[in-house]
Amino acid sequence: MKNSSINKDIKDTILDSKSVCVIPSKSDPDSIGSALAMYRILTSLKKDVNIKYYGELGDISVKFPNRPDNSKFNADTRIDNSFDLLIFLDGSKLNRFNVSIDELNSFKGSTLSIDHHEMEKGDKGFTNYLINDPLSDSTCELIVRIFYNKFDSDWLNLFSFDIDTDSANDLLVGMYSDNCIFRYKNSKFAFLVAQYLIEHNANNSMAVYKVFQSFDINSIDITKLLLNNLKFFKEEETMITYLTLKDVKEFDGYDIGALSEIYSQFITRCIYGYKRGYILKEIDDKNIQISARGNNYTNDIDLTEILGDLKPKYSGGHFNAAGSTVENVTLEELTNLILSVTRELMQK
Ligand SMILES: [Mn+2]
Repeated sequence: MKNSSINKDIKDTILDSKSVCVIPSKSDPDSIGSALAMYRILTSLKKDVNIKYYGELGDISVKFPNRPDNSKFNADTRIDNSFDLLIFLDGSKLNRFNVSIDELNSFKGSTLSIDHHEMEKGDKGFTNYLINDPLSDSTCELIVRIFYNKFDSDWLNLFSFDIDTDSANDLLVGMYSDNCIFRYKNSKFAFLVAQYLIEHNANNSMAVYKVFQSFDINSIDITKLLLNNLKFFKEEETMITYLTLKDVKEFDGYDIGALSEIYSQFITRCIYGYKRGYILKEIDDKNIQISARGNNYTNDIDLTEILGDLKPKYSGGHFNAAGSTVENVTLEELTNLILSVTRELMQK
């Protein structure tokens, strides 16, 4: 990626575009924070910009109060040739986005992806242009390095726009959400980027509060259930908890997925002597969803390996964070399956 002609192509593609659709991946704060900053940069360049977000707005509206109105920030935005550039944020695979392969194939303009997820060797992604740095904490960090900053002398420093306060705030919220306020993963730029954002009027205390110190009552009730059901398996260095279909129905309409992030960061990753934590969730009569998190410092087995051995319907993730959906098993059977696969892999 140090190829300067590719850099120039990306730069020209952005500058030459007139109508851009910014597409964040599933509504997590890192993707929304970077999308909002991208929206403001492109709007300041006098481009017509739309954000096609994915999923529910509930949690997002608290974290990102200063968004464009619904005509520009809309889940139903159609991907068609009225746009000349699509910018995908924070996802290495098309299925992380609310865009079909047919929509993408019939699109005639340019496509750019900016992302920090690990990609398989040889995978060139699904866009014309790809800026991928798996060593980065977050896509928000990449946005700062690509569009605003001067401290990064390598390929990521394509532009040096002035940053506004709203973008500084939104990018800090997104970054903290992914790196768990420096607990989880820190690239060599993470602290510099945070410092840059705070120096440009991002409210650090507010970002911390929005990401990890503000809960609603539902989330506390779900946490109680998860803690009550939490079991420790010492030999496998594994913790497993679950929600039954009855529990899930009781919280109907509430985004339990968003809670699992907080839960997994603060509980399953923090108990000394245990390396892996699982939340099992019955989503209907047939399917159980698994959310897996590893302890960052002592993990020895790739979670995607464990989940892959369960023969799931859907699966994906990283070494330390992975998810899956398994069919036709009970909670008890799945618990035993996870433990036996783990024991096998531990012996390798
Ligand atoms: Mn991210």
